[in-house]
Amino acid sequence: MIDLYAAATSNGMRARIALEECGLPYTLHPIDLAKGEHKTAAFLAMNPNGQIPVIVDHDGPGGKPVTLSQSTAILLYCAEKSGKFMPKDAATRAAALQGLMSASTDITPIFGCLFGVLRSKEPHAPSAQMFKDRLRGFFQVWEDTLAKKKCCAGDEVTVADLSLYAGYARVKGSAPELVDGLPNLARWAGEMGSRPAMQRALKF
Ligand SMILES: N[C@@H](CCC(=O)N[C@@H](CS)C(=O)NCC(=O)O)C(=O)O
Repeated sequence: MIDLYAAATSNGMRARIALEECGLPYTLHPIDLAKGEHKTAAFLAMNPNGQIPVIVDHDGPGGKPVTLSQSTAILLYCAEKSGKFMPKDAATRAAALQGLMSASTDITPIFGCLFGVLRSKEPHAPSAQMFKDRLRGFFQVWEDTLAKKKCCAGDEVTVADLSLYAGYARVKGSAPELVDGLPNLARWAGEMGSRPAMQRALKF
């Protein structure tokens, strides 16, 4: 059994999507960021950065417990543990890793920056616009990719799709203008969003 400590952010969603899609049994422990539940001594013992998500796999490698933070590390850990979502073909695997990093290290952090600016007491409009333009640019590239491919790295759903959907869902929910008007991205999102595991994962 795995314990998941998360909130309904794109990083939290990425970890929960990983567990649901990989079919790994887990217990969700919702973390209220507004109440600072991620800064308690017990939480900091799991992740000294004081950030969600965190998983504790009580049956990790060699039967020993593993505590893991970083949503993309959690996604890759779940993929490896379940043997799912990592293509066997080396070229497709490389494309999947590239897509994974686009979603996890470009889209999600820039969205975090945009959200931080918009929530600040005196939002700096040029900074907000810069982050919006960058996000739209990343989604436009995905639009072009998904015009040629069914999924992020080809015909099969990979870790790239799981990571990108976490970022997409969060942006669609709070700044839909950044993903609207991109028909191939919308087609892909419709397919990903209709997956039962995805629907379970996003219900926080
Ligand atoms: N790179 C980390 C980022 C984790 C992260 O930024 N978590 C945010 C929520 S999405 C958080 O816990 N923020 C609270 C804080 O930093 O105090 C990951 O992918 O998991």
